[in-house]
Amino acid sequence: MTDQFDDEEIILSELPDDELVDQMHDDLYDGLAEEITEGTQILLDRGWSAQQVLTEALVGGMAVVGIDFRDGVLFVPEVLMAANAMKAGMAKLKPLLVETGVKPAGKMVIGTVKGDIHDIGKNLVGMMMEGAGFEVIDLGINIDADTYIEAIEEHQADFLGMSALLTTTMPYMKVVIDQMKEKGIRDKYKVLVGGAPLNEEFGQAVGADAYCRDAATAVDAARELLAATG
Ligand code: B1M
Repeated sequence: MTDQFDDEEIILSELPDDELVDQMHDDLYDGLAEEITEGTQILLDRGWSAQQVLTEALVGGMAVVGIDFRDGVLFVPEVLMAANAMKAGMAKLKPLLVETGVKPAGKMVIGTVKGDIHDIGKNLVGMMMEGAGFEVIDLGINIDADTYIEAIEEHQADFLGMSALLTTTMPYMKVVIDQMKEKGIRDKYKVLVGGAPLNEEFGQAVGADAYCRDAATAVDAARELLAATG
């Protein structure tokens, strides 16, 4: 999203909020991590909540990247740079999102399923869960059923969270849940699933306890499931 104003130096701190957010969308698109870090800090200094910066400036910008990636305007290297810029902004927000002094409300093991390396959404869910007082054990990306199952058993988790961003990897969630059933441990844990290509129907079809549209929904679902089980 470069244009004829490329040569002019833009002073982020001099832009009003709406223009700064637009500029951050452009900077995210261009993979400019330093500018994203700076813009994030400016919005926080202006009194924006971490949640608002995340949703409007970062996630909003990533949506544009996603559309142009789908349409073949952007390719993997550029999207990786955008993802790195997004992570730089998230690193600034993390301490604010996870600021909590309360005893863990519950424990979640989370990871992106086998064959899938997308981790931004998963990381966000982890941060929001921590921010809501849950303990989070993040297994990372490309996680197979054995690794998930070992981790929930070892950590005696309350929740298993699985993320998938590809239509080719989302069916693996059922493999994990079926393996939990085979081992007779399915009912010991609540399984939460999420990721852009999923929906409510898919969550039910694979036998998850909840499909989570976004990170905030994951927190709500975890709280509700805990309350329901006492
Ligand atoms: Co990829 N990619 N990608 N990619 N990528 C998508 C997913 C795609 C939709 C782009 C497109 O075509 N429009 C498309 C999938 C198409 C499909 O399956 N139908 C796609 C493709 C095709 C691919 C490759 C195959 C491309 C290639 O190599 N030719 C390849 C696959 C690699 C692999 O995994 N094996 C690939 C690679 C990559 C990069 C490495 C370049 C990079 C990932 C970097 C990283 O994550 N570290 C990347 C990115 C960045 C994207 C897009 C642009 C952005 C994803 C993202 O981070 N979104 C994405 C397009 C899109 O989704 N619009 C795309 C922001 C994030 C905050 O949202 O992850 O949805 P999201 O998470 C949300 C919710 O979904 C939910 O809460 C989160 C926060 O609100 N949620 C959960 C997510 N996980 C949850 C777990 C839970 C609960 C809620 O558990 C409890």
